[in-house]
Amino acid sequence: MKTLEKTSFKKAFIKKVEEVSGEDFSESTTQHQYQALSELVMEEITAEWAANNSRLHKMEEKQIYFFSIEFLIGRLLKAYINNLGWDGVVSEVLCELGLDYEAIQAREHDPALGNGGLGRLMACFLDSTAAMGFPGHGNGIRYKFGLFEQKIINNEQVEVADNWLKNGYPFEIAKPDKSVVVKYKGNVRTEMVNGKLVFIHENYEPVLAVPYDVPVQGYHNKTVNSLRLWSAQPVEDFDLSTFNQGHFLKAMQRRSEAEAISQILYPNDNGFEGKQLRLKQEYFFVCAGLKRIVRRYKKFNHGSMDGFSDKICIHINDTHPALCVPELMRILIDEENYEWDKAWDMTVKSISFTNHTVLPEALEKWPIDMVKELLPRVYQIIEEINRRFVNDMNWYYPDQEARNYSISILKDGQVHMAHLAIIGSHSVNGVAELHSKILREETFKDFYAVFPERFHSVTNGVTPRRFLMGSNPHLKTLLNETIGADWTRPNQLTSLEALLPYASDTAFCEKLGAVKHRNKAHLAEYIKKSQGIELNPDSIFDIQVKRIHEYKRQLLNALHIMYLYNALKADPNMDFVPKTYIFAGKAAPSYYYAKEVIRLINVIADKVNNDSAVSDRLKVVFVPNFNVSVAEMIYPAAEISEQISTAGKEASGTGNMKFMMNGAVTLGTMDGANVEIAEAVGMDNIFTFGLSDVEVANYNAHGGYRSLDIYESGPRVREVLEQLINGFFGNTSTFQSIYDSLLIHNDPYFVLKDFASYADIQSTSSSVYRDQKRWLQMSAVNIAHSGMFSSDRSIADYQREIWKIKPFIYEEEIL
Ligand code: BZD
Repeated sequence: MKTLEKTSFKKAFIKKVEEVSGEDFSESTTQHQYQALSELVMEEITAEWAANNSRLHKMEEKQIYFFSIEFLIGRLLKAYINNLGWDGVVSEVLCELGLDYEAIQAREHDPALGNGGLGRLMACFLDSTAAMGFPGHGNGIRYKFGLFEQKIINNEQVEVADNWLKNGYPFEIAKPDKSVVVKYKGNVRTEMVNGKLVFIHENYEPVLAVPYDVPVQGYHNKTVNSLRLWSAQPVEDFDLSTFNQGHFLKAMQRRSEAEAISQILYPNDNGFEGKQLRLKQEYFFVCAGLKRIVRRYKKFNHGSMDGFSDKICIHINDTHPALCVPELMRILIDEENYEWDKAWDMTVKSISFTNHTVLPEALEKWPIDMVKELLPRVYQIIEEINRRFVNDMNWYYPDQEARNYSISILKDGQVHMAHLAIIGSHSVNGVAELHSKILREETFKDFYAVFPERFHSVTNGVTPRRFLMGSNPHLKTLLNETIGADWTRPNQLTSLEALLPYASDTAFCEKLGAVKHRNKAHLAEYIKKSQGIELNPDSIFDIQVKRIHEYKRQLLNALHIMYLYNALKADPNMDFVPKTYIFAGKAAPSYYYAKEVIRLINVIADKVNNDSAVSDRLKVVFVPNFNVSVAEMIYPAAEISEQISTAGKEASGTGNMKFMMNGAVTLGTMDGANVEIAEAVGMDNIFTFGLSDVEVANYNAHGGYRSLDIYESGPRVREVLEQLINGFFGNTSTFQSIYDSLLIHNDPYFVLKDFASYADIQSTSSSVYRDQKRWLQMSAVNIAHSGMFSSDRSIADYQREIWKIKPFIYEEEIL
């Protein structure tokens, strides 16, 4: 990769702008400038990409393929520029030309091809894999419409379609010549051919899968991997035979049925909705992805699949791609003529599986009839996998019939996808220590008894290139000035520990405080511009941003704000450190309760912000349309990171890591990766509260706790609860369902049970904040210990423990 030379870049840029606009440079718009810059970047990357692809064809190294139904990649232009090492020159040239680099970047539509943590994790993993210079690729779906855009109208969430491809997307390359056919429905006929039973899938409905490749550029190195996203199209533009028979509408219907498969991303996180279209999506990218991988491997291996599992790792992100198991078996048996046992051995050796949730309602279970009808041959294979598995279990554990049935793939008329994934892969991992423990001891304990060696734990991570270096340039500069730039190198983030001695250095802490203040002012400016709300950058910025879900307990935060408001009203002279509570996050459109929580937060914000008696001390903001770009602005401005899920429910969390890296102090329960954050920073540098996962489990084992006890125990909480239904927010604004959940349905997420302890820790955090020196020291310690939460470290763990490939050794390429 060449370094960028300023004069020639300037010339090339002006020329490109004129080419894309067809006008003189002086007439160009930011849209033209964005297009031109994107094209220049793509030209640079694609040259290297071709070289990488030919290296890949030679299979010099083991290849990792991440199969995921979501890749929440965020904007790419700036990330590419930074990874190419072009950032300095590009900013300088644009500045000299009088252009606004931020405005140019903002022209890029942020691709929302994911819901939240699970999809974003994949994007971080792709970034880390390329940064560490080894081949790892994504395989997913090119949704025509990404996650809906969220507007807040009359305090409520309103969903607007996300037509992200409207103006084209400059960072993808369509490869129609690499399209493959995916077959649905029909029937399976058997025939004896040369003494062998063969299975023929006939009368199927074919759909064409067309790949679009997005380059994944490594950091300051020559690696360019691929994210392959599949788009569904009809096999023929028109179903001519149907059309010729005069069935115009039917021909059109086939077309739109095919296109429907990649039309929209399902907007649910952590909730399973058993729609046939979703199952079609799952098979779609699994089948298409495996076909291409197999084709490429055979080309390299003289037409044979032998040795496949030594060269290829198929990593499945949750159970959505679990059909990889029977599909790979189908290819090996039906198309490649392997015997069952050999095919099974190859399949299990190739596939590894990450689980992302312990919520029972999120575990995928498909009705057997639906799978059978949609994927008749795949279903036969699932049945055979299950038959052999249950036989084996009954042979090895004849006295454990009940357990053997409980872990089977097919039971209660359903296909249990997690069981299929565990049985068909050599590794199962949770995404934080606590989560992995819960998987071993509860969710999958019967599997753990049978396959203990398959269970692993890999704590999640986030890419410091996007979430620290890219989004917090002032902190990056301060860190570089203080400890040098070692920490910016791939898999070297633990070098941030060199910051520890500076945590007690007044001069450093003052600078750290200044960076935070500047970032807070920047966020305040955005909020003022977009929402008209004035924030005080000297107040504490206490932030909770994530999907809205009962278990994540945004409600606890909201009720506490009501409680503070009441207290300030009751005692206007109360000693109080000014606070700004910021929320953001989307609710699944069909999740009524979560949408009520959004409405509650917005109604509280209205009340509090418009009450001049408190609004100089307490402010509440709900930032609409939380996405990767908004996130990048919010994390650097945070002082308190709210991570307050009911203990035992959040698998890991990754927002907690992004906040920490940017110097926010976690205020949270001992849940998910918060536990590891607490271990890393020490209990003096985190605010923890609430029940432990064991306490929650104990209550649940005895039917929960009695939430009315809390209601009856004190007037302060009672007042808040009554305000939900007594017209406090205006006669039309009541929140009966929330009230009922807390008091009538016995508060299943322990919101009231943890309330007192939450209020205490909130108050403690405010007291600590008064001592700015101490606060900034905590902040510095958090940054210093954030190294282990780099996704580079996660990827290195996967390499060592699961994919068993050569460990990464950092070699300087162009730094
Ligand atoms: O995955 C999340 C977990 O809730 C987090 O605790 C964890 O940190 C991240 C990454 O491991 N899960 C999701 O984000 N899940 C989904 O978005 C999802 C999407 C579709 C269907 C089911 C779940």
